[in-house]
Amino acid sequence: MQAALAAMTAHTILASHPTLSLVSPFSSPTTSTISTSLNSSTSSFNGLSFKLSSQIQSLSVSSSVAPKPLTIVAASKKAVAVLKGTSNVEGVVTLTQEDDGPTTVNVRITGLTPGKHGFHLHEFGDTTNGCISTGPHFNPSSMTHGAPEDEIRHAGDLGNIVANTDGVAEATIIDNQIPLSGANSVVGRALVVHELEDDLGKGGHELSLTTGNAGGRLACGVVGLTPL
Ligand SMILES: [Cu+2]
Ligand SMILES: [Zn+2]
Repeated sequence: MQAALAAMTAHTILASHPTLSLVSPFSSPTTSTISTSLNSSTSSFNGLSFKLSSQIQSLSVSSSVAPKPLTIVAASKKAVAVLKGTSNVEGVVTLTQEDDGPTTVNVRITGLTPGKHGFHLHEFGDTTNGCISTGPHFNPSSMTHGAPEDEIRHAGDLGNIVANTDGVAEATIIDNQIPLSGANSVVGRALVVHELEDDLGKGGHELSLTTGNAGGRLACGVVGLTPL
């Protein structure tokens, strides 16, 4: 539980890239430690290249060691979901992630009633029975439903999107719990937009802590990889 909580990070809308928090695990390495580790295992450091490069940038100002030629593997990933349903609600959602950073979700959905609509990443990329077969909210840490900024939340809890008077909802969501690779990858799962507002776990309804009482599933789409 503690580990799971420690792994949780804040969900933000339009936040700046959290470079500083990624650097913190390397708060006090010496220059020699870093250059040694890079020399000895450059080829196996792909997964950490982002963090190390950030640290080296900050160290290079005060260091007399010549910069090492680094091969930074740009591990950018991009995915897309095309949302369809039984009504005229439809949309396209793109997800992009740089290295192990947060995922940026760009949403444009049309055909909605004006106002808030729950928007979630559901567990399965299965639409054989429409959006119902996408299962519950993606929840790898066995939490209860919450707001995207809550510590206690499903990974798939992306809150609400808001449709304007034309029924169009556009949003940019930046979130740390929906990566495009790794153990908790959301590729192959599904995005769902709901009929009603998600109460973010705080509505006191019997469904608040599982679904946010967001009502029916208007449209959904499987998250699949796409070229950058
Ligand atoms: Cu949902
Ligand atoms: Zn949820």
